[in-house]
Amino acid sequence: MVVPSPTPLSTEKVRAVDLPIIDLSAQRSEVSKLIVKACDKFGFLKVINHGVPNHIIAKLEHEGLSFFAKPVPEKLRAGPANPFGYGCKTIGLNGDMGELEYLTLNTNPLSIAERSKTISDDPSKFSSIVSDYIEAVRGLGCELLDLMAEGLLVTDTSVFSRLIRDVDGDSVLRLNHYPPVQVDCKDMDTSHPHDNRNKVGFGEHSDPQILTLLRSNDVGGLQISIEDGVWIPVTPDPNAFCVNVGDMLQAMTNGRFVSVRHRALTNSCKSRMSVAFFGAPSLQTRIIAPPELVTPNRLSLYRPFTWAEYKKASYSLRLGDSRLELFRKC
Ligand code: GA4
Repeated sequence: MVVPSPTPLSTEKVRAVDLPIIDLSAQRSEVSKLIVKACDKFGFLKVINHGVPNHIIAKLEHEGLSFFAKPVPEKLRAGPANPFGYGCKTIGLNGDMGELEYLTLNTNPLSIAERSKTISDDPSKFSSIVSDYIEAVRGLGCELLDLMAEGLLVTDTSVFSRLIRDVDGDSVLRLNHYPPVQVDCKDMDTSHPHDNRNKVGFGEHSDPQILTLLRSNDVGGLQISIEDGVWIPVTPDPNAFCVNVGDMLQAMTNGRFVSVRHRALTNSCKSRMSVAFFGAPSLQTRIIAPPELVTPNRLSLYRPFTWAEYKKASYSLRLGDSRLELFRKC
């Protein structure tokens, strides 16, 4: 078993940079350029005026909080997470651990309906709330992917979005709950008391899918790593969705957009809940960059592969491993 490190995070550099905040109600051609710029520079951005209705978000958050507030034996009825269902502290299948509990759901409607029976006392209400959220957020994801294709001057502007719109798509919804974790004073570097109060809740990794859309309550914790060893905290903003490029979009943009590594820290006194939608293609989808993104100056970086192959590789590795490297052309 892998024991999470006591995380004396004091030697790591933390730099404050604000991610670009993109207003989706602005002029389309401007928005698409800004999105591409943000993906080029950070692989992460925030979107506001995103069109996902507040009541849909609020209902899902309420369901999430009610679930996590249940007694442990009841929550365990929805587990173990293999990979779907309730999980506590264990991440993936190869011994990674974190300071969190979570629910992962396959976004297929039949699977949601089945899983809801072990999650809620009112399964049909729970599954309709989850389905409404998935539909709205998937719509936002498709819109963002179309804007990216437009900004990248790719002729087939739905080349990315149709992958996550597919009825056989393999998208995942994940609710993460990070209870407050007090860090022992003996673990703290008292010369920098504010730098290292927080333990790692979900360790450093990149997201395997195409695009991730994340919302959290107003408790911070997300950090991204643009440069090795430098962590940038993302300011929490309940009005925004935080969007990041996944490994599949890195491959489909032939390495132009980077699937940036990120992690979540716990807070020492407040609990954090985040909801992430990971937009993924169907298992048999072949991941190939559109012709406009493969040029004599930017030769094809990755060999063609299917999402099923990539997913299998992801689950056979550890959370922090770089999986896309395995699919690079020599
Ligand atoms: C990271 C992104 C999503 O949370 C997730 C995670 C998945 C899991 O927790 O089951 C993985 C992880 C994530 C990446 C590598 C593999 C798979 C744990 C792990 C060690 C649901 C996903 O799709 O990939």
